[in-house]
Amino acid sequence: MATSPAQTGRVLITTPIYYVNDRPHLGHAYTTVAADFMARAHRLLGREVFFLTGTDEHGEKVAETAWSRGLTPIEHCDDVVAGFQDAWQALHIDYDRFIRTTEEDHVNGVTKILERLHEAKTPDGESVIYEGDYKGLYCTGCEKFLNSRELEDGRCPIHPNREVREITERNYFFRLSSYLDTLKSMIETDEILIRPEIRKREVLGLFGQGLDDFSISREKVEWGIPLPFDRSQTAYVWVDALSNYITGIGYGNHPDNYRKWWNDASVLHLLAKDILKFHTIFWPAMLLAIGEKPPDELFIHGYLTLVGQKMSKSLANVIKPDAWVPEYGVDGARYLILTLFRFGQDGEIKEEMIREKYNADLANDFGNLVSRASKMVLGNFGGIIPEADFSGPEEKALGEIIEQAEKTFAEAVDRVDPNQAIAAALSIARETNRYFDHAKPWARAKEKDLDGLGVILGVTLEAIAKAAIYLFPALPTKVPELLRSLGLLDDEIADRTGKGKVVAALVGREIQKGPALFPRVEKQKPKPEAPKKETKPTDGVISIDDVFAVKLKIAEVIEAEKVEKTDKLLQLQIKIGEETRQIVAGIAEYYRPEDLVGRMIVVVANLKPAKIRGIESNGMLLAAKKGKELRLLTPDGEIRSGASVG
Ligand code: ME8
Repeated sequence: MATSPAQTGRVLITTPIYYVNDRPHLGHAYTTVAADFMARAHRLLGREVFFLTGTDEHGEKVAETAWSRGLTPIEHCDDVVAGFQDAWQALHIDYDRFIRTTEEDHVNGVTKILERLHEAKTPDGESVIYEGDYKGLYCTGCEKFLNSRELEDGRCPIHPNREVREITERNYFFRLSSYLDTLKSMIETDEILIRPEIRKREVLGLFGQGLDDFSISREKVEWGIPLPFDRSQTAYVWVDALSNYITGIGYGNHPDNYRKWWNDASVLHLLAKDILKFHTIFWPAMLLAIGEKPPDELFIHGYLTLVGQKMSKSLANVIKPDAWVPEYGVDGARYLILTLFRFGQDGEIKEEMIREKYNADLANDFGNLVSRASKMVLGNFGGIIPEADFSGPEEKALGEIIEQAEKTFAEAVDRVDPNQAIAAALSIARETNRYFDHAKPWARAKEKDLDGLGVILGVTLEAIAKAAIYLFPALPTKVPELLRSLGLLDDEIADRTGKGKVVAALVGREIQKGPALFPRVEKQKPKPEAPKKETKPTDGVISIDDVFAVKLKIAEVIEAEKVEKTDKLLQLQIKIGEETRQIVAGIAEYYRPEDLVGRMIVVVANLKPAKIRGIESNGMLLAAKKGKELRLLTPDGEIRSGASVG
């Protein structure tokens, strides 16, 4: 059996590192918020936690996207990474490290892993890495390997007149075959624990279908980490990316830290089923080959879908990661992400369901109870919280329910079940509601039975504080706000668990009046007089207003020169009508500066100026690009510069 966080008291929690050729969306937020919940929940249970997330920045696709934006790869990465970091900040993600695969310590770590792999022998004494031929379908137009899904009628869709040839590239291979038996048995016996069970079965099924040795390097990809034993090749992006889980905690750079968080902790990887094979087979095999322990546990969750399809940029059906924050608040958005679906199963996002869930759970069950009890303390006790006396039969019963809920919470966290953990925390609020209604504090108030009323309110508020503590991993901004409103001081609630010293009684604290914790969200009435404007396309379709927002103009290139110290960038002076402007474009590989002077091109004229390599760029030219081919868009015939396009 794998070691659990309960045994080690220490846990490393990871998310996949996300590709930078995609802007962050709610799918990425799903794993990241769940990981953040798990990290906070383990801290609450008294465990030491390291929470690692980040971005996967190497590979051909990233470099291509960058050049097509007129940026260098690292400039493009910096830009997209900032988007991920902003999104995580907006959702109050409290990671311990955000790792980027372009960071120096990661590159060092991967280099060491590659060296270890190169020296390593399999249990049968063969070398783990061997040279071999990578066979694939290659388009000479694009100068890259295409997979069968990218072909149309067996031809490259961009270069249908060229033959797609099967060619062979010299690569280094990882001898996966030598580790398959060991891995299979480790998964069967839960030494590598794969949850949920259905995914474990799926992985075990892969062993039956034949798993080939995999290539760990590429000959033609420049934007990557060079192999230390053959610098003409770069590490295959997956070898580079998976390694983050150990370089991110110090492998190759800080051995003590690494041992602490890998060997002396329980390691939990969270991911969706799209990348199951890499994580459950390739990654543990690589670790075994370099003499390191495989991860203890992998939890593989489902997909968020929109209209039945996995949310992803390529399908253009994305919701922004923090899209729900303006309406439901940070905590509301996190709560919805965490509770709408069972972690592990796919879930279809529906607008109506979101509002109902928020109103039912947070506004009614929790927020309302807090407000009712607080108001009565303010009205009858001058805001001073009475003692919580749990000795009466009803109170005792409630106390036992709370204890049970605390156990249920811990068990759910240990089986990576955020929904059930949150349900357990919320059940404290629900049961307290029941107790409160049953005890009828308003009748006691009317009878002026302040002793009886004091017991009900003291017990209710103490129970609310308990619910709040266990809701903290889901609601990290509202819970401190609530505890503060119950008269607790910042230093009593400020630690990362949210637990602080709250368990010290609330008696005698003074309630602070404040706004509703979770105000109800009402259905927005459609405004018939408002002009129809599709501002948030979720299906890749834009409105005519969006089209007109982009001002395309014909421009004439009047000067062109290469940008120093780059191979890809040209600095152009262009004339749009009477106006002269400077733009920087990533086209140096395709056009010589002297061939551009005098040419008419199409530019986006109302783009916000940007600095590229320190040079101001005031617009963007339009070009068609696929693979290694790029052509500028030019007017078909004579037309004056400054003419509008559209
Ligand atoms: O695969 N529903 O990066 P990636 C749920 N760089 N989760 C989703 C989702 C959806 N619709 N869309 C994305 C990569 N995710 C590699 C990983 S790790 C060493 C390298 C989440 O940007 C989910 O966690 O494509 C999924 O596994 C991950 O994003 C894929 O992120």
